[in-house]
Formats: sequence, C-alpha cells, structure tokens
Amino acid sequence: MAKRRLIALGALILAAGFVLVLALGNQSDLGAEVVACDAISFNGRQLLFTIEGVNDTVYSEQLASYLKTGTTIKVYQNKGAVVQFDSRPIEPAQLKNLKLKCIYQNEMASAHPWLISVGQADDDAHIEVFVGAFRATQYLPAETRPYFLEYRDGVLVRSWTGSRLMGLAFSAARYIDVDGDGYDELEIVEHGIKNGKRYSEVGYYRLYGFIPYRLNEMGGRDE
Ligand SMILES: [Ca+2]
Ligand SMILES: [Ca+2]
Repeated sequence: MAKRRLIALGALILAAGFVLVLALGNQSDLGAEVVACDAISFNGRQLLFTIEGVNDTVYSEQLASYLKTGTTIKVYQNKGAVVQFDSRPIEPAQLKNLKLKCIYQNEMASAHPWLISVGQADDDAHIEVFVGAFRATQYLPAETRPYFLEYRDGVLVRSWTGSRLMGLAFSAARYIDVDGDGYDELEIVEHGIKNGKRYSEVGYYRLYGFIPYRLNEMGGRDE
C-alpha cells in the first residue's frame, strides 16, 4: 500500500515537473501593459520593440482625439520561431505566445510615447526606430512629436527629434518599402491646416544625414 502511494506520489511529482518545464519553456519577459509595438527580422534575429507601462492619456488638439501613452521603450529578442505578423502595426494580442527575452529598456515617460515603428532604411546595419512622442516644446504647445531614433550596438540613440515634420501633427506611422528598392521609407499620416482648412495626407520620409526629408515633396522642418 505504502509502495503504491509512493509510486503515485512519484508520478505526481514527475507530472508537476513536466508542467513546470513546459511553463518555463514558454516563459516570456513581456510586460503586462503593451501600448504599441513593432518587430523586425534582421541578421537572423527577430527583435520586438514595445512601448510599455501605464502613463497617461493625452488629448491632441490637431487630431481631435485621445492618445494612450506609455512609460518605457523595451527591446526583446524572440527566442522562439520567427513569426510572420499579419498586421502592421502589430496588435499587442499577437505577442502572447512568443518567447521573448528583454535585452534593452529605456524609461521615456516624460516624452509620453504612444507609437513605435522599426525598419531598415539604409545600408547601415543599425535599425531605424520611429517613436511618436507627445509633449510641448519651448515655443509650441503639447502635440505629437516625431522622434527618429536608432537601435545601435544594443542601445537606442537619437538621430533627430524635432518638433514637427510638414504637418502640425501625425496620427499613424510605419516603416515600409513603398518603392520596392529594398529600403524602408517612413510612411506617416500627417495633419495640418492649409488656407484655413484642415487637411490630412500621407508623407514619406527618409533621413539624409540626420535630417528628415519628405520624399514626395522635398523639404523637412526642423524648427
Ligand atoms: Ca539602418
Ligand atoms: Ca524603399
């Protein structure tokens, strides 16, 4: 009787161990609250960039809408199989089965980040990272602000963080190879006022040196 109990106990311990191994095998560092995210496969690695943490909800006068902002930019490496995402930008719900290891994080709460997109826009191996921030500048009230960053040697560095591009605000942005030349352009939905009327239009940008230029209407703004 005691022997049978011992065998049953042994089987239970084995089963529990198996479940534990399965759970650890699927372990992901991903935080609970993902505000926005994007991924890129590069040099055989799949990297995921997220904005995480609960910050505040801000109101954009130019967009006449609210934006949910996060606190921290994080970079993960997908340790599991490379995943093809079926939407861009990626919906946070698509991340739940990935095996993600956090390899970098940067607290950016004061910039109120709400949008992130990553791409490869040149021959330089560093990954281009565009972040939609929301803050006031010295001369302008709080609004959506474009941050062109780079993920370089394992850290995020700033390339250009001006107050705005052609429009007064933007509501969406993503890196996409729109002309098929193998390099991503930044596609951005801009909003502004022309001749007293509100407009929205899609612009395509690329950095030349450190300055963004609009490809479909050359001329950046760095005020
Ligand atoms: Ca690059
Ligand atoms: Ca291109």
